[in-house]
Amino acid sequence: MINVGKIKSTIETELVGKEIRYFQMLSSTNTVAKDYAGKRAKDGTVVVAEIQTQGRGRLNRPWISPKGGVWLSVILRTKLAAEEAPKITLIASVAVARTLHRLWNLKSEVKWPNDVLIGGKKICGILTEASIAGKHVNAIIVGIGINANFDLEDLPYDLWKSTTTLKEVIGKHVNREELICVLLKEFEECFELFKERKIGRLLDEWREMACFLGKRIEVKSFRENWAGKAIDIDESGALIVELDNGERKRVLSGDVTVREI
Ligand code: BT5
Repeated sequence: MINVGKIKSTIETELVGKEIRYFQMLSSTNTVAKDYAGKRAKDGTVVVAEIQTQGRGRLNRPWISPKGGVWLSVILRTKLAAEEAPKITLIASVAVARTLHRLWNLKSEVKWPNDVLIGGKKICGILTEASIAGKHVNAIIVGIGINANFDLEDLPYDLWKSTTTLKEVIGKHVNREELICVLLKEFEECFELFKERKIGRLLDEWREMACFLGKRIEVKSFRENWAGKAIDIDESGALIVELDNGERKRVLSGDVTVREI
């Protein structure tokens, strides 16, 4: 079990995680966080769960969330437009990578738009959503899922090849309270840089970890598919792909598959 008292007594943040809502089981921390956001939850409130029964990825894809993982969502009340959400996802991936490095000296890779990988395998997924009230963004919800203390056997077989967990990488259980404290601190620091319009530094850090940049990729988007070379990400978090005819495409959402290792 995650010991919330231990997190509260050791966390070093100003705002993020000062208020924690803990559940042994819920549908999705993002769904519950949205609900709290509609009920005036404080800025920086974090929803944490031991198990999610309907954990979500993008396009409502299932995020399998067994016991032992770190499944949490941060409620951000800073005034942001919904278009800023992709940038927040990039910031959160940098925060996750910094955390894994600081705690266990692990070297992460990132895959656009929302994956953190270790040794080419997904260890973390991020889902940033806007909570809308009427015509306005009421809050931004940043959902972070880290495969921590469980075995691959706890996930469906079709994920085993592409996925890893901290337990597998490090060879033992990790201290999840420590992981959450450091993650929220790193996230708060990265988000501060974003608010100070110093996102350039974070994007550079992200680019250094982006193993797919410069490689041949396929992008499956909502309506279309493209093949080409992954060139860069721009200031808004969009992926720039150079198609075979030389045209440069700015992709706002989609899934990337690397075709050249
Ligand atoms: C993501 O979506 O990677 C975002 C996942 C966000 C999860 C967090 S947990 C806390 C918060 N509450 C939520 O309900 N969600 C957030 P996407 O890029 O669409 O990837 C989804 C795909 O990842 C699935 O279709 C599976 O193929 C794969 N997948 C599912 N569970 C996984 C797991 N535990 N580890 C690795 N891959 C997984």
